[in-house]
Amino acid sequence: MSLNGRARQCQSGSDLGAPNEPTVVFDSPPTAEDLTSVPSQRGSSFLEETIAGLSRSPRSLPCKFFYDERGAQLFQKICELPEYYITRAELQILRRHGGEIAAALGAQIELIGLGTGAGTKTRILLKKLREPAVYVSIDISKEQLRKSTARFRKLFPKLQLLPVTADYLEPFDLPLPRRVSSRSVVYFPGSTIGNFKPNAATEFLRRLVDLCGHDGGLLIGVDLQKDKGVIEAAYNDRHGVTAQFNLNLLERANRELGADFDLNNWRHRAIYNSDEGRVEMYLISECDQSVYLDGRPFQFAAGEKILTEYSYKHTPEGFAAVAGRAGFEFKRIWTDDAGLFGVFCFAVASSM
Ligand code: AVI
Repeated sequence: MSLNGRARQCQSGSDLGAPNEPTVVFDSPPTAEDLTSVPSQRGSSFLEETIAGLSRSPRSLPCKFFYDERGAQLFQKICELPEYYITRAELQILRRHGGEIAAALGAQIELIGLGTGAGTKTRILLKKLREPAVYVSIDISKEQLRKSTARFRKLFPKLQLLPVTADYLEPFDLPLPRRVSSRSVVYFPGSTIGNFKPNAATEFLRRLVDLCGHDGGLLIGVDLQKDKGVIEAAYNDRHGVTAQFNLNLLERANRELGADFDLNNWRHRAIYNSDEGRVEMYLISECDQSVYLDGRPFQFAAGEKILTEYSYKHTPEGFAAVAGRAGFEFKRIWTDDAGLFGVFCFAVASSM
């Protein structure tokens, strides 16, 4: 059974003793085809999707391929950058308003964390929750799950922990919790929903309605619209970490697919398109050049761009509408002091 409900089966990560967990704050990044502007081609490979993306006009590559080992490390570094306000703002909200958030979610809930990675934010949330019954953590990284589960077992000895190794955008099985809970609440931090185009976001959220069921809830981190300068600084950081993260996509194609991208001939650029309310991240060709991939030549003109990511910034009303179309009823939003980021609380609409 899939994200649409429960199954008896569970591919759970094992709990193998206490690791040296990094202190950085890190949510697992997106991994699915629905992300960015690329049409869904479930199950197709890095090679096929790279060839397809470079063959279309305008050219694009799916952002899910950012996150190989090196890409995941670079994303971790991005989360610590002074310009990348997102992680700090979300943490501030959880620390400041955790009590209210816990009251809104209710006592003895089952929390279902999607892509919660090292679990830094989840830990803060769980500490605030009132007698949480079950925590189901779904993450693609078995290692991350193993570490966070070992840590949570010590921190929350009364909580039933059910780690599930899965890509939360693909069909996966949920374990049947032994313990009775008052309701199921999906927790989706990190503003990963911003990497979906709005219609794909609604589509994805519809699956979460099915997942948490009648009386279910959703707690979700969403980056908000704000001054263009603040946003562009966050995606064009002065230390060039985001540039390395973006360029790693081409390096990965060289490493894994035998492509011959010359990294000196490409540069990173992120712009904020305020009409669309989204960051658009590009790799730009510095000269006329050909690149070979799988024996095929790809010609790039100087200045030609490859789109690698959209990161949507929502208004509170706009995001409530996106979730509303999926069957979630808006309950509350908490923001950081500067109003940069929102943690939204929704309930499954009673008509669902
Ligand atoms: C994972 N996701 C929410 C990040 C974002 O901000 O859209 C990915 C990222 N891209 C560049 N910097 C961070």
